[in-house]
Amino acid sequence: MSALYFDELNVNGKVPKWADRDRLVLSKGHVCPVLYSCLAMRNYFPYETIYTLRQEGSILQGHPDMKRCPGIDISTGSLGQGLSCAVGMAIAGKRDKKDYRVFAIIGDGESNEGQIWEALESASKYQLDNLIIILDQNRLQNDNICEVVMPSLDMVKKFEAFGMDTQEIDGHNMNEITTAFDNIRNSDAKNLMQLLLIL
Ligand SMILES: Cc1ncc(C[n+]2csc(CCOP(=O)(O)OP(=O)(O)O)c2C)c(N)n1
Ligand SMILES: [Mg+2]
Repeated sequence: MSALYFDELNVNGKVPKWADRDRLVLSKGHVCPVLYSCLAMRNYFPYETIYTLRQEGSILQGHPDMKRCPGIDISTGSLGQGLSCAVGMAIAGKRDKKDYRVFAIIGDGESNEGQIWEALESASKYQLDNLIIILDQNRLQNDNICEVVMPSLDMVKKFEAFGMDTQEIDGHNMNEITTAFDNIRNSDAKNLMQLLLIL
């Protein structure tokens, strides 16, 4: 999130709805405190608002609410749905001949949802080279480790089957993260791009 909000995303906290902004879809919406921190630091709202997290009436609810909080491109929390929204945004970007990119952050547990794979089918059909998917492969989900709940097999092969370029990196190494984003920006691949983060 630091690499995105302080290096990669073309956004302006003072003009949250700027039409040409890059879009960020936090599909695994339960991790929104990290998103709120980034938005506060990028001046979407006063920093002190952070202390109202999850309070009644706060713009910073337990899941991101696009109607309350500036900088939230889509409300998320029901796992599996965010990627479909990101696909829609990417299709709209192409239709409107915009240069913005759409970044979608999804979880490995979330990827047990069939809707993830339906979204990828659409992304493949529409050749969305403006869509970047970041898979947080931390091998954990709510009730147990992912392997026990539902083994996801080889995620790289699965995403590549939908025509995606993939990179597998150490998500705790900032150098690897920024290099991966550089690679995506400098790629002339005409198909999709996906960035795989691992522990
Ligand atoms: C459709 C749906 N089912 C169940 C939940 C409850 N839930 C919240 S977080 C979570 C685990 C998600 O795992 P993962 O995507 O790996 O995210 P991580 O826990 O690693 O951040 C679940 C099942 C939900 N938010 N949405
Ligand atoms: Mg996980």
